[in-house]
Amino acid sequence: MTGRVYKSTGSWYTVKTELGQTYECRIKGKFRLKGIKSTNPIAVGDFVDFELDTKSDNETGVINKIHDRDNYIVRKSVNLSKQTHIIASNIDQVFLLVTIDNPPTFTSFIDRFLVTAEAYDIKAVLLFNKVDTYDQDTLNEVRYLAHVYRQIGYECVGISAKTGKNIDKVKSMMSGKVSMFTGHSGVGKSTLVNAIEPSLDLKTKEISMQHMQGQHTTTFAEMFDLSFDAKIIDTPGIKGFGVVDMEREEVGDYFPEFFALKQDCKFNNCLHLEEPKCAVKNALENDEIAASRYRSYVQILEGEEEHYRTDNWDKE
Ligand SMILES: Nc1nc2c(ncn2[C@@H]2O[C@H](COP(=O)(O)OP(=O)(O)OP(=O)(O)O)[C@@H](O)[C@H]2O)c(=O)[nH]1
Ligand SMILES: [Mg+2]
Ligand SMILES: [Zn+2]
Repeated sequence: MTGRVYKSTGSWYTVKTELGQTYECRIKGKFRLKGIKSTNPIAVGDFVDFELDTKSDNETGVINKIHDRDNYIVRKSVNLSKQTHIIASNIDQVFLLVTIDNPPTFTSFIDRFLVTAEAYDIKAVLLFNKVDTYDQDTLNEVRYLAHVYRQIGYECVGISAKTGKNIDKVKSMMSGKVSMFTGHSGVGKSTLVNAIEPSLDLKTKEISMQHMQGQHTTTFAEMFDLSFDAKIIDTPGIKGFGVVDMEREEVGDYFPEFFALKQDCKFNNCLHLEEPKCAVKNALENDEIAASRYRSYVQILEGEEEHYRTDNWDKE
């Protein structure tokens, strides 16, 4: 039988067939995929072949094959092993939920996420959530960031999962597609899923006033079929997108506004650092490129890790 992985909790995988039956499955053998050293061999979104376990109850199965992935998105674990973890596969688009405060989302995090999405060729959308809580200054910050990212070509929507603002817009963007929600713990991923499909009634949590950060309410990725021909993958809060397996020369290509200028740099292998006659640095000086974007770029090149918050994925 063939099915799709909807949930994985360590050694068991919930697999749903085209007819809509679900089976709890284990894996048999090793699934080492070319070029990926991941901590999880099978991820939510994967298509797999499995056999029913006739010896037991015919209710559980054994996965014996994984189909080639169209794409996948990974994160790097924060522990020393720096192993990669596949968050989800075969997705059409990723929505990054951003909150300005409560908890804060920094541009360095947004930019690492966007680089990851570009590298894996997955459409990325920024959702600025909790606009119902923002004062004028914070709203101006949202407007500024939305302007910066729209200019580069990313869709940006200000939303409130609580009041329902612009939720219809998000729904129409999701129609007919497999979407993934990601972002720090506490930004409102599960609340947004609930706003879109109230019957799911996912667990959400108050964010700790003491630490001003999320509590890791969602503990594993899970895919849901929605009532309007769409699938959504809710994921645990993420601390950082380590930029995986990328050459220094490649990083600039995943900043679309840098890539567009590259041909005007004097050197065709320009890293946009200290080289003379660099079109990117020129644009930066003329305020045509956001300083925060350039800062993020340099940080990635220097291999600086973001280090704040714990990451629920690493508790697995
Ligand atoms: N005021 C307001 N609160 C919101 C909004 N969206 C989410 N929240 C609140 O933010 C808190 C965290 O929401 P969750 O949906 O649990 O966050 P999450 O991103 O799923 O967090 P993890 O599962 O830990 O990754 C909850 O108390 C929500 O009620 C919003 O648009 N406005
Ligand atoms: Mg959640
Ligand atoms: Zn350059």
